[in-house]
Amino acid sequence: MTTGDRLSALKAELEKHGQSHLLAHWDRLDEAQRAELLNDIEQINFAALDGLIESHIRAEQPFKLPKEIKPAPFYPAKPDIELVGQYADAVKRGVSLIRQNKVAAFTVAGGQGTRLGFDGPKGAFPISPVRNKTLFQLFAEQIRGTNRRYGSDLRWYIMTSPQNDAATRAFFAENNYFGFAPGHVCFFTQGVMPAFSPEGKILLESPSRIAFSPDGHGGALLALKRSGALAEMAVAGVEYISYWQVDNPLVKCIDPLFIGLHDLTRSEMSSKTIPKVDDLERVGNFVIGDGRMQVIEYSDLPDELAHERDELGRRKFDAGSIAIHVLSRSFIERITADEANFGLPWHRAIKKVPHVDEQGRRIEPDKPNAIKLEAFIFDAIPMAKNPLILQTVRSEEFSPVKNATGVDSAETSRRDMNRRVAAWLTAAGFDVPMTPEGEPDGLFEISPLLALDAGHLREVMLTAPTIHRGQAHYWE
Ligand code: UD2
Repeated sequence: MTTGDRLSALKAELEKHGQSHLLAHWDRLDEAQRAELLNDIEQINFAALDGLIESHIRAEQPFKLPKEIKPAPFYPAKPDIELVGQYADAVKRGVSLIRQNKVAAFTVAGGQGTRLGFDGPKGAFPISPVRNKTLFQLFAEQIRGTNRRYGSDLRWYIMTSPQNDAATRAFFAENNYFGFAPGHVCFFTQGVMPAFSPEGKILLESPSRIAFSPDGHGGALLALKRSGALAEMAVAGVEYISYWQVDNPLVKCIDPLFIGLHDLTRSEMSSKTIPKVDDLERVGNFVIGDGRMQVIEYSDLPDELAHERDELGRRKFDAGSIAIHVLSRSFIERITADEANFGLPWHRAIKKVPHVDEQGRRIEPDKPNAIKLEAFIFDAIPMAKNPLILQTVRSEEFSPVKNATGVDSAETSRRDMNRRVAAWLTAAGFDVPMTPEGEPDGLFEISPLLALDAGHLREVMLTAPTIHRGQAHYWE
């Protein structure tokens, strides 16, 4: 089709759906820009968007709270006497699945990381206390450390977005793929959604580009399928996908207990939880809503429920979601088999989106002006058979880097990495100097290639390390 043919077909389509303004600058565009714009517009399924614009953009569809909400049950971080045997079996099973390469690692890294204000893919953010390793390097070393420990050869899938795909791939190439064998780190790109004005008009980020942004980590499910990653996993014999977010350097990328429990209980989607630090902590809440396990995001949980106490005075909704999951490959295949009828709910967020108006003026908003839609991976939990939740310990597994300063910042995350190494050394029987305030006195870092957890450290560090108060120490 010539550009002219494509243009007239699109003109009619845009008119029908009230989006003709997308061509407002056509006459001033050069050939390359026209091609860019046509490509962007052709990616959009306008018929499918119409209903969504009515329900989610022009109207603010309120979150539908389930009628009956109870706290969700979970497997405790420390097994009680009845569970000790099951946990031991699960670890054995998990290790066996890892050894057989039936597990793949999966990081969602398509987000824009605007809150952190870091120029580049978030995974390239340097974070470790002594060596300043990046998030991606820490994950890479953990997966390779797992391979070393269990003799496995696990693959690592990374979901990027069109906004950061090239930069992410370039970062890995510059770092020689952090020692992974060729083809064992696999990238694929998630889908996008346009940003809208409150009236439901799609915004242009420039005269020739639509203001697209990533469609949320829920986009991972279709992206895994459409990119061919799922099919590739099937050929490689991968059954389980160990999922985490790029912003959490403490995550246990591959956890034998978690994977083993998922398998032994025939769960299709499993999740990790921690007790919340306060009623309103900005994490999702695991609940049973109208009989189904689900996550209610912090922004959707009414304050009176967030503050509710049980008969013993404990926080009633205390199981926070830290966005760590195991998903069965067959589960994703099952729910995405009929693509036309698959969809996770859309969540609306009001954001600042710079754009050009119909007169071609650049608008740099100083307050939120646009609506973005995102799908969340945890909305797949109600579709899963036997969904399971495993509680874990915050200081061992969760300290995300989200903000430039304050809570969940590089500073708090580095502090928590340091504390965790100190705790592992102490658990292994070694003395760690402490400050009068009770912080480890010095900087401590252990390469995941040496040890993956406290128990592992005890096995590999047989003699007491020399530690000088106030100094930086690194073990590999
Ligand atoms: C997320 C969870 C929250 C809690 C918290 C733990 C949601 C909506 N909320 O909050 O319940 O578990 O994490 O840290 O998830 N991403 C993509 N593509 C996208 C959007 C995000 O890959 O289109 C990735 C992003 O790169 C990051 C992760 O998803 O790794 C988290 O995204 P976020 O920062 O938007 O989530 P947050 O902090 O609101």
